[in-house]
This record gives sequence, structure tokens and C-alpha cells, in this order.
Amino acid sequence: MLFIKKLFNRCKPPDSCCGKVEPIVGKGLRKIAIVGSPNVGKSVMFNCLTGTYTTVSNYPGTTVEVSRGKSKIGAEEFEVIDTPGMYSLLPITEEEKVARSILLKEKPDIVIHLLDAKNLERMLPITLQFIEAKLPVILVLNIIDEAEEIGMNINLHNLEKDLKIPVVATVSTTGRGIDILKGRIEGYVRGKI
Ligand SMILES: Nc1nc2c(ncn2[C@@H]2O[C@H](COP(=O)(O)OP(=O)(O)OP(=O)(O)O)[C@@H](O)[C@H]2O)c(=O)[nH]1
Ligand SMILES: [Mg+2]
Repeated sequence: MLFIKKLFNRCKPPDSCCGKVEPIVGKGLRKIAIVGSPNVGKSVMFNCLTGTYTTVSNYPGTTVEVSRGKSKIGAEEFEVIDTPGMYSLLPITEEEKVARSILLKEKPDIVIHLLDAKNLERMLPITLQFIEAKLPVILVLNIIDEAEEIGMNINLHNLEKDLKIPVVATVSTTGRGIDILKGRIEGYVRGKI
């Protein structure tokens, strides 16, 4: 099943975080996979990065739907993949198997590991799994607004130094931090390739 779907759960305001995209995912583009536990804002971030039109299809041989779209970041256009929620690289559910398969078989050029900043400690172990698996990870502490509301003060610089990967804080529902994330993606791709 393949169809074009208009997604409504977009970040606001659109001008600050959403690039214009063509309706069809292009071939041969470098890939960005958005991964993380369920309910951390992956789909909102996906909409933020890709804009209005995306393709949604069942992952081959499964009933799990995967959304794909395009995003212009700097001068380059990327294919962005919204993966199903996963708790570990060792899959139990069909959703986790699909997420793992996207990571290991499609070999995205960038893996955005999105987590809920409020649950940083609980969610960091999977970041370590990604790093150990030598995946090209950018760690995104999403829902930083709620973390700040409860008085959390996360030192991004120290986290970057300890993990040795880029770390960005975002509020995907408002677009806060998205430009910084795009800048880090640009830098990461330039530095790596
Ligand atoms: N306060 C706040 N809420 C957010 C933020 N990002 C996402 N949300 C909310 O978090 C909820 C989950 O967002 P989704 O994008 O559906 O999460 P998901 O990771 O795609 O969830 P699954 O597809 O079930 O794995 C929604 O109610 C969002 O509006 C954020 O930065 N701040
Ligand atoms: Mg989702």
C-alpha cells in the first residue's frame, strides 16, 4: 500500500522549521532516520523536517507503516524516515524489528536519536547501543520545554564531550532548536563525507 498522505500534526510556526518539499521521495538521496522510544516526538519532528507531503507505506513483509519524506537541509536534499518506536537494538516487537532493519539494512547516513529530555537517564542506554553499533548518531533531547519546567538543567556541552557525538535540544512542537539541528546535520555530513 502506497499513498500520499497529508499530515496534520505539524510543528508551528511552519516558517521557522519546515522546509518546502516535493511530494515524492527521491531516489539516491542521502538518508536521515529518526529513531527512538515510543512517544518522544519522532513523528512531530519528521513533519517538522519534511513539510506537508510524505509517503506512507507498509515496511516490506510487515503490517508496520513507515513514513518517508524529503527535507532540504543546507544545499542538499535528504530522504527522511520516521521509524517505529524502539526500546533497544535487540528487537522484541514487530515495530522494533522494522526500526532495526531500517538502521542496519538501509544504512542511513544520519541517525537522529530522539529522546524525551525528561527521561534522559532512562533513554541514554539506547544511544550507547547506537554508538557501539557505529551508527552515525546525532542525539536530540526533545521535549526540552517540559524538562526545563521541572527544573532540569542539562549541560549539552558536557554530554557532547562524554558521548563524542553531536547533541541538540529541541521542542519539535514549536520548532525550537530545529535550525540548530539542521546546522549540525549539515556539519556532520560535511565532516564525514
Ligand atoms: N511539550 C512537548 N510535547 C511534544 C514535543 N514533541 C512532541 N510532543 C508531543 O508528544 C506526543 C508524541 O509525539 P509523536 O510525534 O506522536 O511521538 P512518536 O515518537 O512519533 O510516537 P510513536 O510513533 O508512538 O513512537 C504528542 O502529543 C506531541 O505533541 C515537544 O518538544 N514538547
Ligand atoms: Mg510516531
